[in-house]
Amino acid sequence: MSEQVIQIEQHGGVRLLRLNRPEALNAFTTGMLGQLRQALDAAADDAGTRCVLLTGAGRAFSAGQDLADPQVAPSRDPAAAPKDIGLMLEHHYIPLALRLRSMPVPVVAAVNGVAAGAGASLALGCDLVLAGESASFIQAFSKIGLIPDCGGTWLLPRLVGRAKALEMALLGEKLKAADAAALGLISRVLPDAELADAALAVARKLAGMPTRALAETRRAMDEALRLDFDAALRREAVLQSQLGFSHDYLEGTAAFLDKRPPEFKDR
Ligand code: T3D
Repeated sequence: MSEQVIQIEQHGGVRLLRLNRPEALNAFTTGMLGQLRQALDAAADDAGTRCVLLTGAGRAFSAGQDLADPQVAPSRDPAAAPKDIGLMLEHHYIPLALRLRSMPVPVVAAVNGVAAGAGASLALGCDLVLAGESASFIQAFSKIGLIPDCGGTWLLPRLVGRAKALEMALLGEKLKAADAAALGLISRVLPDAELADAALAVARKLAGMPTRALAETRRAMDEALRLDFDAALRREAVLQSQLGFSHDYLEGTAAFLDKRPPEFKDR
C-alpha cells in the first residue's frame, strides 16, 4: 500500500487536508497528486463537509513538482527516451486544478511556508488564500526552463496584472507574504503562530454560510472573466433565479426577518 501523504482531519463542517511530505517541502509526487485529488473528491461527495482547508506540514506549503520523482524527472542517461511533461500535466495537474475550481464548497488555503511552482499555482487557485508572515511565493518554473503551469498563466495576470505577473514568472524571485497581499495575490497575512487557528476560524465561518451560493459566486466570477458586462449581468440573473428557489434563500430571508441565526443546508 502506498504511503499516506495527505493527512485528513474533520473539524465540524471543515475538511482539513494537509500535504504531508515535510522532508521534501511537500513536493508533489504522482502518488501524492492522486491522493490529493481523491481527498478532494471525497470532500466534495461528503454532505457534512461545507468547506475545505488546504495546508502543508512542516515549514512549507509545497515546493511544487517533486523534481526527483522518477516518473517525471528527466533521465541523465542520454540514451533514455525523454519524458513528456505535457502528459504529466494532462493526467495529474489539470484534473487537480479543475477539481479545486469546481468544488461544491469553498476552499481555503493556509499557506504556512514557501509555495513554489505548482505549489504556488495550487494555493492561488483556492478561493481564499491566507498566509503566515514567513510564507513566500515563488514562480520557480523559469529557473528550470519551464512556464508557469497548473493554472499559473491564467491566474497570475488576473490576480496582479500583466506587468507584475510577468515579473514574477520571468525572474522567479521569492515574494514575501506581505508583498503578495499588497499586490492582491492573496487575501490575508497572519502571524505564523496564529495562522492555523485563524484559517480554521475562517473555514468554520464559511462552513456555516450558504454553501451553494458561495460555490456559485466563485463560478459566476470565473465565468465573468471571459464575458462582457452585458453577458455577465444576464448570467447573474440566471444563477440568481436558481438560487432564489433554494432552501438557503428562504432560510436566509426568514432568519433575517425573525431576527435569529440562519440554519443553511444547501450544498
Ligand atoms: O512534471 C513536471 O516537471 C511539470 C510540472 C511542473 C510543476 C512545477 O512545480 S515545476 C517547479 C518545481 N519546483 C521547484 O523548482 C522548486 C524547487 N525548490 C526550491 O527552489 C527550494 O527548495 C525552495 C525555494 C522551495 C526552498 O528552499 P530552501 O532553501 O528553504 O530548502 P531546500 O534546502 O532547497 O529544500 C529542502 C529539501 O527539500 C531538500 O532536500 P534535502 O537536501 O534536505 O534532502 C530539497 O532537495 C527538497 N526539495 C525542495 N523542493 C523540492 C525538493 N525535492 C524535490 N522536488 C522539489 N521541488
